This record gives sequence, structure tokens and C-alpha cells, in this order.
Amino acid sequence: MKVSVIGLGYIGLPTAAVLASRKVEVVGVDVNQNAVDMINRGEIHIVEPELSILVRAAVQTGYLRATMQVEKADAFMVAVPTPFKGEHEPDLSYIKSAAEAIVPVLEKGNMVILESTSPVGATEKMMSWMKELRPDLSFPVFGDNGGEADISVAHCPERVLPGHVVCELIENDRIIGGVTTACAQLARELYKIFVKADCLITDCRTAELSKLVENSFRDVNIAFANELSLICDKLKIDVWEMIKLANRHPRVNILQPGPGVGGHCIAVDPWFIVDSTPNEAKLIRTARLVNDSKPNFVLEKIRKAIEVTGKEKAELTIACLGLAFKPDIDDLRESPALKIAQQVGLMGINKLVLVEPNIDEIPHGFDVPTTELMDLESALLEADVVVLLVEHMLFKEMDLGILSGKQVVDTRGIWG
Ligand code: SAJ
Repeated sequence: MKVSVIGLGYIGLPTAAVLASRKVEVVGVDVNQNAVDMINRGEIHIVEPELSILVRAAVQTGYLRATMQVEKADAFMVAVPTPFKGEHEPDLSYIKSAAEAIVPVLEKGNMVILESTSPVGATEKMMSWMKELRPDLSFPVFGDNGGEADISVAHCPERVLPGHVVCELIENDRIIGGVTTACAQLARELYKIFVKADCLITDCRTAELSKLVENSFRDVNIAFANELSLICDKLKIDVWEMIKLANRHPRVNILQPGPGVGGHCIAVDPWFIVDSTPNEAKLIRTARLVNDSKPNFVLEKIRKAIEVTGKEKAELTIACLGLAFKPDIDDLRESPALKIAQQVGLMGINKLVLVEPNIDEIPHGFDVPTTELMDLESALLEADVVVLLVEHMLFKEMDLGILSGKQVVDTRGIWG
């Protein structure tokens, strides 16, 4: 069997490498020449524990190679981004491009699996794009479980946690949503090659919504924690202590407040539900708004900290610790930390120093002239105000003595 994985990002590359480690011939396809070259050298272009060893071994043993051109395969797994556009409407253009790239090599008996998190109906939409370009092939019809088709189509949403991707790809239960039951059964055969946990069969629409609901569940719960942090601030109560105590109740498990919600998943996916059912998804929308407004609250805290220093803004150095959207990864997508740091840089201060141990240069588009990326120690020596934005291990383990005499805004409650 030969599998083609379209999109070699945070999901596609680990999936390709895990499959290749099970001795399946895998060809990864990406539009990024640099990523393709690196992978073919056995290197990786993202930070993810265990992935580097896995990719190197997969390339060295000859089971994995990368290319920019889609080639013939038995199965195609699409793992491309699904961002939103305009007023939080899903942007399926990457899925459309992937479908268009696959169709010229598509043959009777092939299977196409959409892994990208998608709004309800996207799998059938992808199928309709392929059908339009290949009228010579027959495609399944949703719910027609008795029917036969040349091509098999399914949605198998990824649900791995960045930072634990390799392990979770193998250990997590997997939802396999077929356009028909036969499609789901065929897709399950493929996933069973590397998934140790259960592969649960359903239809593609239910699979699409389950994935969106998983992330909305987390978003709503984080919004609850973030709202509590505003309430506690008003009432002058330590939110982290209060949550710790409330969580001692056997049926209460509140998440942690922070500077907002980032990443390409939780900050995006709930909008796909809101977009398809705007009148019903009231709580889901409100959670998004609560989480999206948290950076403004943090910026207000920073303004207050600046005032307390008693210094002129033009003399101040502010250190922002952490830019990634969560701890110990290099992913800056939708990162509230990055947004906050950018706003701090525009406050008219003398200098902004950034500490982000997982990147080597100031991110492209970070348009603040007086900014420097530094190691932790140098940054803390210079800073008048220290803003902790991401609970990286480095910041959890540091000696807190160095903070004395400085104004500190700890958005993650790690320095209690
Ligand atoms: N966050 C908090 N407080 C918390 C937990 C998280 O503020 O208590 C913030 C994080 O700092 C981060 C954001 O939420 O900015 C999201 O982080 P996360 O660790 O909750 O989730 P992701 O986005 O890394 O991964 C999620 C996972 N979904 C769920 O846990 C339901 C993962 O399993 C999915 O595969 C992934 O989205 C995805 O790709 O959809």
C-alpha cells in the first residue's frame, strides 16, 4: 500500500512518519520547498518532541519521502489548514487546492481521507470538487450505504495535542466518519495500522461536528476560568488559589485562566459551529468573545504596572516572557502572547525585550522597531516590568530572586 499525505505540518508530518514507521510507503506532499528539502534530509521544520527521531528513521529506511508534486497512491490523507476568513467564516481554499491536486492522479479503488478540522459538510464539499473534475469516476453518496463507488471518502479528524502529538496519534481513540459505512470501514483499516486505541465508525457529518465540539468544549471551559479571573480581580481574590480549592470538590474541574486562547484549533474551530448555526450557538460564541477579550485585560494590567514604576514610559524596558500559544512549543499561531507583546511594543516605551526559548529570531511581521529577542537572564537584568505570558519550563524553574524590585504581571499564575 502507498499512502500520500497532503500537507506536512503539525499533523501531516507526524502522521506520515508514524505510518512510515509501520513500514507503509508514504509520500508526503507540501507546497513549502524548504519543508520538503528538510524532510528529505531527515530533518524537521517544526518543534515537536519525538518527531525528529521518527522522521529521521522513516527517511533513512526509505519508507518516507517528501515532494511538491502529488503522485499516484492508494490512499490520500489531506491534512491542510482550515483557517477562517472575513467574519469568522471557514476558509476551505486549502482543502479545495488539495482536492484539485489529487484529482489528476486519482484512480478507481483509491481512498481520500480529510483529516483537517472542518465545518459540517466540508467532506462532501471536497468530494463534490473532485467529482466535478473527474466525471469518469463514481463517488459515494452520503447515507447510501448499499451503493458502490470507485472512490472511497471519509473524514477522520485529528485530535492530538501539540507537544504530545506522536504519543497521542497512537494512543487516542479515533473517529472515522465515512460518507458511507463502507467508506468508514475501509478508512478504519488504514488507521488500524498505527492506532492502538479504538477506531470508532460514524458518518462524516457526525465526525466533523464531534471534532468541532471537542475543541468548543475546551474553549467554553477556558472561558469560564478566564471569566473567573476577571471576577476575582474585581473582588481582590487570588483566582489560582480559589480554583485550586474549588477543584477539591469531587465533581468540579475548572481549567486555568491565562492571557487568552491561542493556536490554530481552539481559537478557530468553535467559530465553524457559530457560522453554521448562529442562532443556536450562543454559549459557544460568548466563550469565544470572553477568551478573545482577555488580552485587553492583560494590557490594562501592564499599563497599571507601568504607572507603579513611577518612571517615564520613554525610559522603560519591558520584558515579555513567552510568545508561543502554549508552553514548550514553537507554534505562534493565533498566540495571545504574541498579540500582547506587539501591543506592549507600541506603548511608547524605550525598549521591548522578548524571551522565547523555542524560536531563534523575532517573528516575521512583528513590527516594533525597539525590540530585541534575548536570553532570560539578560532580559531580566534590563527589565523594569516583567510580563509572564507563557508557562514555559524555563520560566517555571527560574530563580525568582531576580524579579525583586520589578513590577511583575504573571498571566499564568506560576510565580504565585
Ligand atoms: N489554555 C488555557 N487554560 C487552560 C488550558 C489551555 O488558557 O487551562 C490555553 C492555552 O494556553 C492555549 C489554548 O488554550 O493558548 C489551547 O491550548 P490547549 O492545550 O487546550 O489545546 P491545543 O489547541 O494545543 O490542542 C487542542 C486539543 N483539543 C482538546 O483538548 C479538546 C487537541 O486535542 C486537538 O487535537 C487540537 O486542539 C486540534 O488540533 O484541534
